[in-house]
Amino acid sequence: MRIVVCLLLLISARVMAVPDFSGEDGYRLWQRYDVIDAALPAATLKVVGHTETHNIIRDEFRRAFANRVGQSRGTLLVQKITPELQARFNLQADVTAQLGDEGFILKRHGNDILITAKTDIGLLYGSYHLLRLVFIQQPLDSLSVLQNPKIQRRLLNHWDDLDRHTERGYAGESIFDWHRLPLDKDQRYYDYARANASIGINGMVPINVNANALMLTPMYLQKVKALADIVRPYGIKMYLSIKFSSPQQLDGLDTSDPLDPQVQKWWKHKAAEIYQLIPDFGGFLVKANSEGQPGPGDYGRTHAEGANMLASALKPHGGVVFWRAFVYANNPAKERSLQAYDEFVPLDGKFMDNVILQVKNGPIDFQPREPFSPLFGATPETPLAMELQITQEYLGFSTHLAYLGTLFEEAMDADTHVKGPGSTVAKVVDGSLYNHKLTGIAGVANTGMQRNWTGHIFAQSNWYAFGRLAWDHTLSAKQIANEWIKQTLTVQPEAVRQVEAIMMPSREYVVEYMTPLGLHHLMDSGHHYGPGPWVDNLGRADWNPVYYHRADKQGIGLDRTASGTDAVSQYAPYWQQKFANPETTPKELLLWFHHLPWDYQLENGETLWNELVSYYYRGVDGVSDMQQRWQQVKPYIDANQFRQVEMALSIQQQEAQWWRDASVLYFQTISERPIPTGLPKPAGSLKEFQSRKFPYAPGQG
Ligand code: BDP
Repeated sequence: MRIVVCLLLLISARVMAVPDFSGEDGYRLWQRYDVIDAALPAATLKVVGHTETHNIIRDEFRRAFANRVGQSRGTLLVQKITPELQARFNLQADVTAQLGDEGFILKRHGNDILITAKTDIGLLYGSYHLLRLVFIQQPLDSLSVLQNPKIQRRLLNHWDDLDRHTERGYAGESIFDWHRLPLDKDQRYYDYARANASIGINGMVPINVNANALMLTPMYLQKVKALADIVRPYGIKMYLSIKFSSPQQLDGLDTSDPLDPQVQKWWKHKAAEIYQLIPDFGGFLVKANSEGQPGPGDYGRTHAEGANMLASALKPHGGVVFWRAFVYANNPAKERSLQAYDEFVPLDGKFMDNVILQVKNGPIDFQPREPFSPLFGATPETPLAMELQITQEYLGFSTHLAYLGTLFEEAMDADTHVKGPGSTVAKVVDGSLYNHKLTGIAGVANTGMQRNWTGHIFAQSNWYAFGRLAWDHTLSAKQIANEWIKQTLTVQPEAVRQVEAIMMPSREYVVEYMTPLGLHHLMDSGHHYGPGPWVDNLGRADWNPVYYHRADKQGIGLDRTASGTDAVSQYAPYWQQKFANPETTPKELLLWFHHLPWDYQLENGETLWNELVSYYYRGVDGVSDMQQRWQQVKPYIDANQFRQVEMALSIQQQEAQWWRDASVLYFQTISERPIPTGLPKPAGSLKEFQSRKFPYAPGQG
């Protein structure tokens, strides 16, 4: 009997191909140093100093090169700047004078290479940059680099809850295990810090903007301190999201009114308590009077009064307040895209100098495409930080390949024209447009407990791109993609080219199969998974997709010109003129600003309806193209990475079709026009699409 079973097992093993999941599981992110056969670019490594950061640098080079001894005869020297070093490496005083606190210099002299900086953290950043250059195979013969970050505070905002659920998280549970902290110092925290430091991220908010007052209790602050201690040597500062009503919730005060002396005192004590534990604490992040969160408005006070009360508590310790401008509850009668601007522009000049307003890149809410928020450039007296969403709440969760480097680049490079041409959003954010010293940028993180951290190998590139652009917004999305591919997937030139051809248009494909031509906010309710352009029954008008597409017998789109909601008036005159007229509105934003007839003729001679439908189809074709290209690079990619992406692409293909078919069928019931000839008929019925329910979709709010 036993022999028979064994035989059967043997036979079936031959027949069924057992999937092989060994290989690169994605945990090492872009720090897969053994992908490339590189050696230390010098015979010896000398790191001068013995702080924890110096040890991290030593460890990083050891990991990178293991026993691969460098060929050239010189020394790789990592040392803080001294007059002797300056002389030995021919560094001119005017060059070293440009070094900021986080900046670094890389300099070759003969066989030697120097990594120098004013601070330990500068040395760490310089070391990571040198490693990057080695692993993306840049020649180092005439190495001479000086870099400083362009934006001062470069933060990840985690929307993670204390129970490890992550709001809008699609990569498993939160990486922060509050229950086991402070004693359980999980390896992941160190690896998280390493990954962030390698791309220049220097701040973290570990918990959700929909905050929990418990975080400020002594017990939780001990846990926060443990994390802060872990990430400090990597140059990362801790910040916390706070609940505005904490004084009432935690200590039973009658009010949380920012002008009440007891409340002010409470926050002052709380700040002192935090700094006692975490002397370099960064500050608070606040979502107030937005989507049900408490705030100064509950007491008839302004956002400035609320922010300043917290800012005065932090000021003696050097902390700052990131006050979010994502508010749209103040006046439901007003079209939603107008509200943040109307609320905050009148407050310009009223904030303390340690307050920075955190503004989402677009005026609505992280849609696949939005114009830039008109707040950028509209508050000369108030520094603005930009908030980008790395997690793909509106771009297919973690099963769609959407490289967001291009989205981030578009958001940064948008020219507001507020002070004439060249007044880019990037210049508002880096402080150069209005001479602000306090500058910041935040990315809503996409990390989770999945082995590959982000749920999709390519979603790692969005974390990477955020960090790199936050450090230097003049880098191009293409250059960043190229760096990421070489460090994460392959250096084989043809494969790199193919993967670039996958990544660069990938976000546009998502726009096309979800929300083409400036349409937006068409997702299903609550979980935001899948299409729901028909949804019209939610509590507030501006939560419903029909509010945004306004499709009717005549046409489609939201008229935001003077004849409509007049949102165009919030932009500089240059854009007011352009956006006022459909012919001068960029095609990709057409229906954001205009309600146009179904038969409106576009520049290419097509009717709006035909063009809209063809965009939906184009997006799906784009996914097929990505699938084909991915198959072509198979020989050059690790089998496990390959399989993960291959499977995700097949989900994306299915879901892209679902978006396309459901949307086209729905809009067709209103336009009453045929799907242009030559395009395949949608698979499935509108009724069936409308009946789909997903009570367990991940990441719900
Ligand atoms: C929306 C998310 C919600 C967040 C909110 C915010 O759906 O979960 O709480 O943004 O940014 O896009 O506060």
